[in-house]
Amino acid sequence: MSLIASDHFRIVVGLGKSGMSLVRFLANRGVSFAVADTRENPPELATLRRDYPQVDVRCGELDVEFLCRADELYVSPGLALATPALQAAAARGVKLSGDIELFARNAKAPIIAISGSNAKSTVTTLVGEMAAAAGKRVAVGGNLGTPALDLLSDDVELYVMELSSFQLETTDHLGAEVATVLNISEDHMDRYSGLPAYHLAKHRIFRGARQVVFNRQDALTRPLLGEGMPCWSFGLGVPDFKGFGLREENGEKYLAFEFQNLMPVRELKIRGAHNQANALAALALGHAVGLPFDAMLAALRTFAGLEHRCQWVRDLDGVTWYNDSKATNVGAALAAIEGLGADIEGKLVLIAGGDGKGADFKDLRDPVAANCRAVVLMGRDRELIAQALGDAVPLVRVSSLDEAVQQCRALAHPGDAVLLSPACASFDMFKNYEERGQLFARAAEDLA
Ligand code: LK2
Repeated sequence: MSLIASDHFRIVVGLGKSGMSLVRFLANRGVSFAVADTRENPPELATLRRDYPQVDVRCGELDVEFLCRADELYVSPGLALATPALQAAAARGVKLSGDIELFARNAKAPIIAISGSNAKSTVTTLVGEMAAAAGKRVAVGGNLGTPALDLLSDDVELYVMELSSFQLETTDHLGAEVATVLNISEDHMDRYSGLPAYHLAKHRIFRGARQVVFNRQDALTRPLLGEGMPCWSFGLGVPDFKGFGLREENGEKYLAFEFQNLMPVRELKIRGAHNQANALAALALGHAVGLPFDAMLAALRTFAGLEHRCQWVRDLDGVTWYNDSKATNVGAALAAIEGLGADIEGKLVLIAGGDGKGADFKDLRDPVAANCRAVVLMGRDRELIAQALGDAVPLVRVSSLDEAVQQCRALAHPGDAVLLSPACASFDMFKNYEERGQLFARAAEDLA
């Protein structure tokens, strides 16, 4: 029996990267479907018209009557389920679903599922490298890199999936072998009524999971569990049974499991306490699916971090430039400010601002006061950040990233670091955080 009934009609709502993966998946299986997008010119429109010219595409404002022709809508993570046209269709009996639900129904190998407000790409990538080092045929993707449905293959032995809260909202039953929410801090307050609603969406990752991993230092990551659910933990403290943590022996700090030291922390290439927590989370997830420690530790020794994640760009006149464009919320920027701030001789010159997504920036104030020489503010919500920072440090307002880079050059002293860690999404000025990071790196590299 086919996993999708062929007499049904589906609509893919949102034609971005994951929308296009849905189109390929449905077309390959002979399912009849159409496509809708709120935008007049969605990113993958040309690809769709070229590869699937027969598919019916409706662009612009969503038409409820059209949506109601479908049994099921596969909704893009970029479109709120609260959108009135989607809610109207749902009220008339149309099921709202997404690419991850379809992926979960069709995946034949165990899934490691990773969510959280921050570090999910780092941990996902690390677990993927660990599995590859252990000789597993592993597929890595989801919210990062390759869309979930494009990973499906009978050859895959293990899926390592990064999942966002938006993807989880349209997923009823993931059935992961092991699932985790790495941490929870405020994000996407333009899409959720508050932290509880965001928390609820993230915790859908535990539906049908056979094992879980939680963060001992963040109570919001603990699932409500049934009796007997195998449960592993990570955190920077000394670990106990089924726990990963840090131990000290003869003045040397070690990554540790239960009562056993695994590897000195100084052998990690990625720096900062938050990255030690990331390494421990990856070990816990890998251990849960039976990856051997020697392979996992080998992967930890070589991993140098992700692009746009506190990435070294250049040294110029005693100042080091870092691209942390991936910091699209306050929690991520705090990790960078505190982590890098503790590591450098001088002070940070921070570039922040963009689309704040309804965030409260007050938590930035004290760490910025302690670690920054000045803050260069740009983007739509720069005044909200300025208000939250008050007179903690000198503030410089700019209207472009190039101008920000010029200002940073003038403000930084030898021994300082310039850090792009915006605490905001980039959509007000850029295509996405990748483009923002690339333009920053280029502007910094062009400084003579
Ligand atoms: O929120 S998102 O998952 N990611 C952004 C964030 O974390 O803030 C990344 C920000 C950046 O600067 O790159 C997200 C937001 C909007 C999206 C999306 C994911 C819009 C989208 C797809 C995915 O397409 C809109 C289509 C609507 C039909």
